[in-house]
Amino acid sequence: MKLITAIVNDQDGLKVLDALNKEGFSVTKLATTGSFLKVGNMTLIIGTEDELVQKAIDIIKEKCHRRKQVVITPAILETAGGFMTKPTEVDVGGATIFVQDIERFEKI
Ligand code: 2BA
Repeated sequence: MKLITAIVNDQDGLKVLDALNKEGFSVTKLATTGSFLKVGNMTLIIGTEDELVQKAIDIIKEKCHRRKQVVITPAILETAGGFMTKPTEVDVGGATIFVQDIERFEKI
């Protein structure tokens, strides 16, 4: 048994959920927030058999697309000597996936 934790972009999240459910995976969705962009993302927790882990990851991969986004970040500009903002391009979308072994799984 494995536990997959997948952090996905809000824009892709519902498509991923539907596709996972359609293939029979049980999924719990948590509304989460990334520390860097400080915007909402979606964390999916999926308990599944070892042999189904790759299938779940393939579904997530198929539904999540990486794209560029310009964000305004605070920056200390030495010449100005104070706080200013700076446009920065970051990659968003895709998915960040952790897979962990589960020692015991029970449904009561
Ligand atoms: P955020 O922390 O809001 O990060 C959003 C995106 O901003 C990141 O995409 C990355 O492209 C960029 N980014 C993050 N930290 C940065 C930094 N210190 N300097 C420059 N750019 C930075 P992803 O890497 O795809 O991450 C998407 C979301 O997944 C993250 O949202 C965070 O909520 C989560 N995440 C990513 N890696 C994680 C990790 N190792 N542990 C826990 N959560 C993670």
